Amino acid sequence: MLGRSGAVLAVGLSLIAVTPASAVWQQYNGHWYDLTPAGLTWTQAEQAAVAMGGHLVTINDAAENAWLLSKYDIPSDIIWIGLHQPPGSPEPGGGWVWTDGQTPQSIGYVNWAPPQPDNNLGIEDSAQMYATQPAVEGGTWNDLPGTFTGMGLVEREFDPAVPAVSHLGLLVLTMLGLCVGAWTFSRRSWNAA
Ligand SMILES: [Ca+2]
Ligand SMILES: [Ca+2]
Repeated sequence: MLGRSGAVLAVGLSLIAVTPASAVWQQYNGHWYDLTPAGLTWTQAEQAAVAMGGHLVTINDAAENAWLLSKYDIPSDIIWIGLHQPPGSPEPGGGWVWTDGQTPQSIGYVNWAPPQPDNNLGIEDSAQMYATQPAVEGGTWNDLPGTFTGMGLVEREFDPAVPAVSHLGLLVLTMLGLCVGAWTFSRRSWNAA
C-alpha cells in the first residue's frame, strides 16, 4: 500500500520539480534560447533565467552573437546578456564574468561597442546587447547599471521539450526511494521473524 502511495507521491513531486517549458524556445548549435518577461533588473533576469532552466546567455563567438541578433533584435527594450561585473572589479574593463563562470578572456571573444565598457557615472556593472536601432551598431554590447530593467536573453543546454527533473526533485525521489526500501526491508524482516 505504501509502495503505491509512495509511487504516486513520487510522481507528484517529480512533476512539481519539472522545469517549466516555454513555447518560444529557439534552438541554435545544440542550445536553446528564449527571453524572460520584461521589467527585470539584471539580477532578476538571471533569477528568471535559472527558473526557466538556464542562465542569462553566454556568447562564445561572433556566429552566436549574429544568430542572437537575428532572433532577438528588440529596439524597444534593454536586452540583458549574461556578462556581469562583480563589485570591486577594476574599472571599466576588469572582472567581467559570464553567468556560467567563463570570462571574456577564457572565451577569447568580446563585442563591446566602442568605447564601452565605460562605467558611465561609475555605476555600470551589467551588459546589454544593442538592437540594430537606435544603436549605431546592432549586436554590440554596452555596460549599464544592473538596476535598469529589461528582458533577459536565456540560454539552456537541455531540450525544453524533454522535461528535466531538478536536482531537488532527484534528491526528494532518492530519499523517498530509500524510505520505501527501508520500510519494505523492515516489513520482510518482521514477517520472517
Ligand atoms: Ca563598471
Ligand atoms: Ca556603458
